[in-house]
Amino acid sequence: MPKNLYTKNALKEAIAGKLQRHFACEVADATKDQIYEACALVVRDALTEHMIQTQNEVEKYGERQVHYLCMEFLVGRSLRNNAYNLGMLDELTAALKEMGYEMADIFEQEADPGLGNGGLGRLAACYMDGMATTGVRGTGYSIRYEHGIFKQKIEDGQQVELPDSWLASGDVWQIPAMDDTREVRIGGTIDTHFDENGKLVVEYHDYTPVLAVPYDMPISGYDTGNIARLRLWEAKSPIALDMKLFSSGEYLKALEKHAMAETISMVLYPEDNHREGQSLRLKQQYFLVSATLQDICAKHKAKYGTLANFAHKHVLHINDTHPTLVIPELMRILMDDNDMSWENAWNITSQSVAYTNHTVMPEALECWPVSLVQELMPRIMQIIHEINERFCRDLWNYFPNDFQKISRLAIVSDGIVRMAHLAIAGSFSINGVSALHSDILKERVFKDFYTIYPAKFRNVTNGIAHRRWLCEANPKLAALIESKIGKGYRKHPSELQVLANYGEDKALLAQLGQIKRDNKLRLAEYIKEHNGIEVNMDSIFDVQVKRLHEYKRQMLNILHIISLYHKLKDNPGMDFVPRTFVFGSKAAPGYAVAKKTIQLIHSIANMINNDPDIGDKLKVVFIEDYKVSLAEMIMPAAEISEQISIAGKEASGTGNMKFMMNGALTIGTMDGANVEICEAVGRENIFIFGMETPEAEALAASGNYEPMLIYQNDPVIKRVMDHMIHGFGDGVDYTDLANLLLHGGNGGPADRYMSLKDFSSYAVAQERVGEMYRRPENWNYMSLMNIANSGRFAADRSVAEYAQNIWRVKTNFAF
Ligand code: 26M
Repeated sequence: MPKNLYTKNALKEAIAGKLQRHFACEVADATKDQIYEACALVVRDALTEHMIQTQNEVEKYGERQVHYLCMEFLVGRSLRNNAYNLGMLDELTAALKEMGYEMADIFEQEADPGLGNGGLGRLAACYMDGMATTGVRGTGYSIRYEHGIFKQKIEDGQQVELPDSWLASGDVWQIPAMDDTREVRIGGTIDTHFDENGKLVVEYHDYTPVLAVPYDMPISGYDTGNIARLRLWEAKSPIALDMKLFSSGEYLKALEKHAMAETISMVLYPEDNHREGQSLRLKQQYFLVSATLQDICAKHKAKYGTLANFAHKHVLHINDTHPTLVIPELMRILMDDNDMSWENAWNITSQSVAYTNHTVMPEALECWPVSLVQELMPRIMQIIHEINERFCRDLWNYFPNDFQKISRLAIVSDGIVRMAHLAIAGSFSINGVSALHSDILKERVFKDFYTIYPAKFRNVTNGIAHRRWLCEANPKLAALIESKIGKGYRKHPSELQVLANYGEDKALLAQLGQIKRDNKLRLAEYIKEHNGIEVNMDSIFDVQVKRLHEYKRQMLNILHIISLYHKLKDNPGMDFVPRTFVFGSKAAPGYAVAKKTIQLIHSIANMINNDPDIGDKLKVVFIEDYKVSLAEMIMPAAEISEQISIAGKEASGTGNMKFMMNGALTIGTMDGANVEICEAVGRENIFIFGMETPEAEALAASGNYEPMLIYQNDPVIKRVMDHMIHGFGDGVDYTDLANLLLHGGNGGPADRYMSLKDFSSYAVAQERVGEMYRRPENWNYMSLMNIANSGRFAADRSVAEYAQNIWRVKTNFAF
C-alpha cells in the first residue's frame, strides 16, 4: 500500500522543477501543454518506481505470469487515471489550482491514444487496470501503431477519415526498452534438413529482418504498489541504406525491404467485427506474436536455463484469434531453437495458451490463404500443416468416416487456414464474453468442438474499469455514493449493492437527479459548441454510441426517430416527453452501408432540428470523432442507453455496463450482457423489447422473413420507409438503404438484421420510457437500482474470474 508522499506543496515544487529542467521555463511562463507534460512527468516518476518494485517481485517469487496479447489496446488518457490510482489526484488538483490552472483543462492537453477500434481494444485496457489492482502479474502486448484509429470529420453529413498522430503528446507514458529489441523474420524461404546427429536444422534465406523495439506503458493499480505493464512493439528496419549497394543492383531490393519493415507498425486496421484479408495485417499479427514470444522465452531461459517448465510459469492469453500464431510460433521456438520433440513442444504450447472469442459474426471469423501464410512465414505454415494433420487424425477417432465433418472442422482446408480452429486445437481454454455468448459458442458456432472438448469451454462475462468509468468520469456521482456507503466499493465493487437500501431516501434520489442534470449540462455545452445545437435540458438524453454496424441496428433507432417526427408533425400540440437523441460512431472506411447510415443520421438531424413545428421537443445530435475521452463525458450525461442489437449477435457489449454504472436506464434486446444486466436489475428496472435469440435465429434460418409484408401492413412503418425513399429535403437519395431493408442486396436478404420485425415492440418500449420519465422519483429510483447492481460488471471481477478459472493465478479480489 503506497503512502501518499505527494502533498500539494511537494507536487507544486516537483512540477516547477520539471518545467525548469525540461522546458527551461518558470510556472508563470509555461503553456498549458507544458504544464500537462510537467504533471505527467511527476506522476510518471511515481509509476516507474512502482514498476521496478513490481518487476523485482516477479523476479523474486517467480509466480506464474499472465501475458495478454491483443492487436488493440484502447487505453484512453493516462494522467488522470494514474493520478487517481496513485492517490494523488486531489493534491494535484489543489496544486494546479494554486498555480492558476483548472485540472480539467490540463487533462484536455493529453492526446487520446486510439490504439484500437472499439469493444475488443477497450476491454483489453480495462483488464490491465483490473490486473494491476487485483494483484495479477500481468503484461499486455500490442503494437505501437504510429497512426491509431482515424480521426473522424464530418463534411456535408459524410464521414471523412483523417490520420491521427497521437505520439507527439502521448510519448510521456512510454518508456523505451531498447535492450529488449528482438528480430522478427518475414518472408524468404526455408531449407529444413537433419544433420548428422539427426537434429533438425532450419535455414532461413532471403527473409526480411524486422526489428521489434519495445516501449513500456506502466499502468497503475488502485491503492496498491502493483503495476501492470503494457509493452508496445515498434517495427524498425535494421537494413542500413547504403548507396554503395546501388552498383551491385541490391539497392532497390534493400530499399524495398527497409520500407516493408517499417510499414508494419504504421497503421491500425480500422475494421471491427469484419476481417480484412490484407497481407500487411498478417505481418502485423506475426510481428506481435514473434517479438512477444522471443521476449518471454529469452527471459525465461535466462532465469531457468530451460523452457521445459514454461507452462508452469506463463499463460499466453490471446484476445480473439488475431494473435493465434502464438501457437505455431511457440512450437517453432521450442523445437527449432530448443531441440524439443514435437510431443513435448505440443504439450507445453497447448497447456500455455488460452483463447477468448469476441464475436459470432461469420464475416469476422478469421481465415488466411495458405499461400499467403506460406509466403510470409514459411516455417510457420509448415508447422500449421503438421498441427492440422495430427488434429485431423484425432478428429477421425471422434467422427470415423465422416469426411465432411472432418473437413469442416479441420484447421487447414480448401487452401484456407481457419484461425479459430487452430486456436481451439492449440489451447487449454476457450471462453465467450457473456453467458449468452458462451452458450451460443457451445451450442452453435463451435458445437462439434464442444462435444470433443467440453472441459475447455468457459464463460467470463466482460467487465469495465469502474474507477475510470465511474469514480473518475463522474466524480459528483462518486462523491454522492461515497457519502452513503463509503469508499470500499472502489476495491470491492459489489459493495455498490448497499445503495439498494436507499431506495426510499427521497433526498438521495433528488440528488441523483441533480447530478445527472449537471452532467447533462456539460454535454449540452459541448454540443452547443461543436454542433451549434441548443438542446432542451428537460428532454431525455437518449444515447447510442458505439461502432457503426448493421447488426447493432442504429437503423432501428433512426426509423423510430422518423416515426416520432411524423407523430409530432401530425399533432404538434400533443403531450410529448421531449427527447434528445445522441449518436456517436465511426464507420470502417470501406463499409459503404455504415457510412451511408451516418449520412442518414445527419439528414434526419437537419430536417428535425430545423423544423419550427418541432421546436425543442425533438433533437438529433451526431457527435463527431467518438473516442474514449468523449465517452467519459457522454456516459455520465446519458439517461437512456441504447443497446438494441439483434438478439444473438452482440457478444457482450461493454458500453451497456458503463451507462448502467452511471445511472442510465437501458432500452435493449436480450442480447450479450444485456441479459445479465436485466437479471441484475430486475425486469422492472430496464426496458426490454424484441425477439429473443432462438426466435431471431429460427426466423432467419426459415427464410420466411418478409419485411415487405410488415411494410404493407404497418402504416407507421410504411410512412417511415416512404419518407426515406422520398428523401429528407436535402437532395440525398436513400433508396439504397431503403432497398436493403425492403428488398435486400449486397448478397444478403431483405432487412438482414430484422429492424422492421422488432420495430413495433421497440416503439412500445420507448413509449414506456417516456411515461416513466414523467415521474422523476420513480425514474431516479430505477437509476439508483442500476447503479447499485452494476458492481458485478467491474473488470476486477472479470479479471479475478480469469485468474481463478483459467489462468490459475492468485488475486487479492474477494468475490
Ligand atoms: C480482424 C481482421 C482484420 C482487421 C480487423 C479485425 C478485427 C478487429 C477488431 C476484428 C474484430 C475486432 O473487434 C471485435 C470486437 O470488438 N468485438 C467486441 O468485443 C467486445 C469485448 O468483448 C464485446 O463486448 C462486443 O460485443 C464485441 O462486438
